[in-house]
Amino acid sequence: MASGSADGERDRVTIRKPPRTPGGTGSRQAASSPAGDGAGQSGDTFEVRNPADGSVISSVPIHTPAEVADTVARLRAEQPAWEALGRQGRYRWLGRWRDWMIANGENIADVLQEESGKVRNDAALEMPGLADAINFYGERAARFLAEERVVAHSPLMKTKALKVVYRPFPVVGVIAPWNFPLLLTIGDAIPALAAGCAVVIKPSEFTPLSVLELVRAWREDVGGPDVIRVATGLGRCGSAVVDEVDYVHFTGSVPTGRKVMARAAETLTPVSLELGGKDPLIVLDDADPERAANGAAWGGLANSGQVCISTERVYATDAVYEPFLAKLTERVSRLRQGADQPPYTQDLGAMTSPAQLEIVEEHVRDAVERGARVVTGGKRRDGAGDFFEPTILVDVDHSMKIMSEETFGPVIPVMRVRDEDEAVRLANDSRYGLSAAVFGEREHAESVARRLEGGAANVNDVLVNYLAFDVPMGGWKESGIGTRWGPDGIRKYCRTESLVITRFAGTKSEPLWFPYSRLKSRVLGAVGRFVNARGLRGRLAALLRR
Ligand code: TXE
Repeated sequence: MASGSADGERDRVTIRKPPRTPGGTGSRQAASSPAGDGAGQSGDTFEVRNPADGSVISSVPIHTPAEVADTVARLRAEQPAWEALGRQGRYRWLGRWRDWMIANGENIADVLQEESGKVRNDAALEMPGLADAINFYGERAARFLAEERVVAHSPLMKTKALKVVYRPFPVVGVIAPWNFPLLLTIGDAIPALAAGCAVVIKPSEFTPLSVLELVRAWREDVGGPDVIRVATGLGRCGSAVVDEVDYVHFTGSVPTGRKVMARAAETLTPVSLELGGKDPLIVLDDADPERAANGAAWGGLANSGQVCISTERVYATDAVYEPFLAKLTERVSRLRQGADQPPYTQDLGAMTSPAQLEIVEEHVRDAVERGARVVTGGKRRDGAGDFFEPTILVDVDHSMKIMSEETFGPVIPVMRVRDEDEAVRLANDSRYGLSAAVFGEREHAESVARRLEGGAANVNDVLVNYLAFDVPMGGWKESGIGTRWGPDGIRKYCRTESLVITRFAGTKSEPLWFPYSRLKSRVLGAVGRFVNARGLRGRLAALLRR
C-alpha cells in the first residue's frame, strides 16, 4: 500500500495500491464504475474524503490509459445507434433521466454534500440545473441543429442547392473540476448527448461519487443506452481521455487547460476550455448599498467562494463605499459556517480541496503583508474539516495576489475607487475575463457593463448568468476558449457538413470541368469579371477588358 501521486503531480489525493482491503477502505464500498467491464484493472484506487470532517468515504478505481481507450471504443461502437434515434428519441431517454433525478434529488444531494463539504442548500442547487438543461436542449435541439438552407450569394452558384447540416462528434470527453461535481460534468454532457454524441466523463478525483451515481442510474434504473461512461483517476486519466475522444470540453485551472490544449493539438482534437476567473463587482454611486452588499456577500461566498464566476474583487466608488462596506460587514458577520448537519443550519461549507485552502491562506497572508486590513474572518477555522472563515479585506490594491490571482475561496476584497472610470480601468486590469457584476441605476449600470472585458456581466445581480441557459457563457483572455449554453452550447459538439447539390445534373459536363481551352477560359474570365464588378459602368468595363 502506498500513498502519493500516480502521475508525478503534487499529492492531491491518497492513492492506494493493491492488494485492496476487502470491502474498500471506508463506509462506502469501492465505487464500481459504470465504465464497468474490467474497469480499474490495475487495482489502484484513490480515496475520496468528506472535506467537512476529513473522513474517508470511498475508494475509487484509477483507470489506466488502456482502460480509457477501451471505454471510448465501446462508446464509439454505441454512438451511431444513439445518433440514429433522432432528437426526439434522445430527448425521451434524457427526459426519463430527468424524472429519475427529480425523484431522487435528496439522495443525490446527500452524496454531493458528503464528497464536496458543501452546505445542503448549495448541494441541492445542482440537480435542478441538470433537469433544466435537459429540458432546454431537449426542447430546442431541433431548432439549434436544424438543417440550414442557404441561398448562394453568387449568381454563378445559383445552379446549386446549398445546405448546412450539423453532425455530432462521435465521442465527447468532459473533464471537470470539483467545485460543481454535477453541473460541470453531467451538465456539460447533456447538450452533447442531445446532439447525438456519446460522452465519457472524467470527474475530479475529489468528487467522483455523485457523477458515478447518476451514470449508474442512467444505465440501471433508467435503462438508457450505453452512451455515457465515467473514467475515474487523476491527471493521467484526463490526458488519456484527451487522446481518445473527438472533442474535449474542459473546465478547470489555467495551467491544466493549457496542458489539455497542447495535448489535443497532437491529435488536432478541438477543445472548449472554461478556466479560471477573477470576476469584478462594481458598486456605482447610484447603487442601493444594501442590495449591492447582499449581492456581493452571496457572489463572493456562495459555495465558499468556489465558483468559477465568484465575485473575487469589489470596486466601490467613493460616494457609496462607506454605506456599502457597513452593510457588507453586517451581512457577512452574521453568516453561519460548518458541517451542515442537520441540513440548512449553515450558510457556508468546507473547502473541497485542501490545496485550495492553502492558496486562500496564502492570498490573505500576502494581502495583509502588503497593507490590507481584515475587517472580518481572515483565517482557517480551528477544529475538524477544511474551513476558511468568510472574510472581508479592505485597503487592497493590484499589487496583491488577492486582487490579481484566482483565490477561489470565501474572501471578498473591497477597494475604494474615485469614480466609475477608475472602477472600469481596474476591473479590466486582469488576465482573466469570465464574468462581472455591476450595481447601480439600471441604464447607468448597463452602460458600465458594456465597457467591461469579459464573457458576461450581471446587472444588479451576481452569478446568475450561469443559469441563463439561453445565452452563451464563456471566458475572454485566459478565462478560456469557447462557450457553454445558448445555441453554440450544442452546436460546438457537432461538425458542420455543407451539402452542395447540383440542381440540374442532366448535362454530361460542367463549364469548369475538362477540357480547358483558350475560348472557354476567356468566356469564364469575362463572366467572372462581369459578376464581380460593381455598377453598370464597372461591369461594362470588366466585360470589355481582356
Ligand atoms: O483543477 P485542475 P483543480 C481553478 C482554481 C483552482 C485550480 C485548480 O483556481 O485553484 O483551478 O483546481 C484533470 N490532462 N479552478 O486542481 O488541475 C483533473 O484530474 C487532462 C477553476 O481541481 O485543472 C480534474 O478532473 N486532465 C475552475 C480536472 O482536470 C487533467 C473550477 C481539473 O483539474 C490533467 C475549479 C491533464 N494533464 C478550479 N491534469 C473553474 N473555471 O470553474 C489534471 N486533469
